[in-house]
Amino acid sequence: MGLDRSMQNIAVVTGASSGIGAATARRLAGEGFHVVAAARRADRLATLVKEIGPHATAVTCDITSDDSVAALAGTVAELGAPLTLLVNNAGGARGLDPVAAGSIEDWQWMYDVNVLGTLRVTKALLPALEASGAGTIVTIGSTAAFTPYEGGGGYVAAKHAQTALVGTLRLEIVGKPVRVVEIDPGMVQTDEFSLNRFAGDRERADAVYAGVKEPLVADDIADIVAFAATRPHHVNIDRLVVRPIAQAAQHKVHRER
Ligand code: 8X3
Repeated sequence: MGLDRSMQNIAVVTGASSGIGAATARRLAGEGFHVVAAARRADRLATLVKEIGPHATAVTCDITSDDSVAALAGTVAELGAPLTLLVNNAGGARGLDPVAAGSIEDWQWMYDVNVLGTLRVTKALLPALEASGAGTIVTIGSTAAFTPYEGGGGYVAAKHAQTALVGTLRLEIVGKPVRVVEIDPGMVQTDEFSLNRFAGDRERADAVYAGVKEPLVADDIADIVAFAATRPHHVNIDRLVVRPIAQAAQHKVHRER
């Protein structure tokens, strides 16, 4: 399956079927990477990869499955080019219940996807990133990684845990040629983040962004991923927090009526 364009570096993007992941896959292909777009939804990936063209490979992958992630690593190896970038983007929120009414099932899902999914993919691809001699891991966190908010419980806990994973990894692999970057977005209006959080309730999802003049969009985050990934390799952007200008803090959002 080797890549024809020899030595075109590979970037793996998880959660690539929509939102920030899809935008990042498009952008990184434009930056010269061969993008391995990984996600569960094969139909969406196929559309994305067709749009990107020859500089992308679709891999149907469930990051909550060991076998699925092992298959992802196998596909990357078969491509036969250096893996220099992993974007841990897959994740998400479910529910906005107070802790006192927290759904164990929702919390479990958020931990599995945001934390253990990041762990699983990172473990599987770290050897190849290291072998490239110039690897980068960019993890998409959240402002929820450092700020609790009412109703955020399960997501806040998962994102705090994910940021702990990232910070720990950076310490553990110092001296190896892999930098570890975390990008923490605030309010980003995508097709699915809030819709998923509210189980398809469009009214509740739209209310999140109501009156906010210009929430961030997926391309804004893709732009920052590309920036972080294309700095000279000795430059490690440890952690970058990005919000729309209308959001001064988690609770401080300017809404025009
Ligand atoms: C998304 C930001 O405010 O919904 O990661 O937690 S927030």
